[in-house]
Amino acid sequence: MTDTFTNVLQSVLSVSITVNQQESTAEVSNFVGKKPLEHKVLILGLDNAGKSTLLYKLVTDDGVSTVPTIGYNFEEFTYKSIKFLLWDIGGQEAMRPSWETYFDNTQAVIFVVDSTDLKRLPAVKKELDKIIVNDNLSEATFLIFANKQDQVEALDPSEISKRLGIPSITSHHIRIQPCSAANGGGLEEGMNWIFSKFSAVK
Ligand SMILES: Nc1nc2c(ncn2[C@@H]2O[C@H](COP(=O)(O)OP(=O)(O)OP(=O)(O)O)[C@@H](O)[C@H]2O)c(=O)[nH]1
Ligand SMILES: [Mg+2]
Repeated sequence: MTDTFTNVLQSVLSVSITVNQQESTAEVSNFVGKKPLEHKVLILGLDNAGKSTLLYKLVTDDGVSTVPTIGYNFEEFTYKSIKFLLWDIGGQEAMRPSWETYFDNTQAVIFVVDSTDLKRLPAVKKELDKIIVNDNLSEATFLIFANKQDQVEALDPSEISKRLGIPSITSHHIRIQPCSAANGGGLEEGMNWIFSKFSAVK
């Protein structure tokens, strides 16, 4: 992430709330029936994909050491005139059935993939295929972050895209973005793309 972008993010950071607790329904009630000024964004993906690392890199630009998320982490920040409500949900297998309790009123899904974990790409595809057909996400924009690109063994994003079947997904706005949550590379491009989609529906 460039310094400028980080500075902008930090200068407009309005409220930051961190929650890491047991399962809860992630209801955000103030979208119903009116033009959203806040955008609910879910950060999903398998355990160890780098979701929490990405969340805190984005919001604070700090490299944090994470522990596996039990439940969720929540952060909000305002970028330009748009407030992002970011829900980072634990990705361990036992928690995945609970993901859909968070889907209501979601405008975007940031789906994080560990680009070095080739063995689990079929499991990644299975989860992506499941959530993308969920009625509560029918209007959501999907940003796939091919994370951990700082690692030499990381798979090329175009190959990840192919293995996840992304080119054949026509039902949603969807884009794959290579990134490293560890050093921030690619995060700006990804967030700007989501921002452009939100701006387009204003
Ligand atoms: N090299 C490298 N390591 C990363 C990157 N992103 C995350 N990691 C590491 O991957 C591990 C898992 O990161 P988390 O952010 O906790 O993963 P998570 O997706 O939140 O996992 P759950 O909470 O269990 O669902 C940690 O050791 C991170 O330091 C990255 O871009 N590059
Ligand atoms: Mg986590």
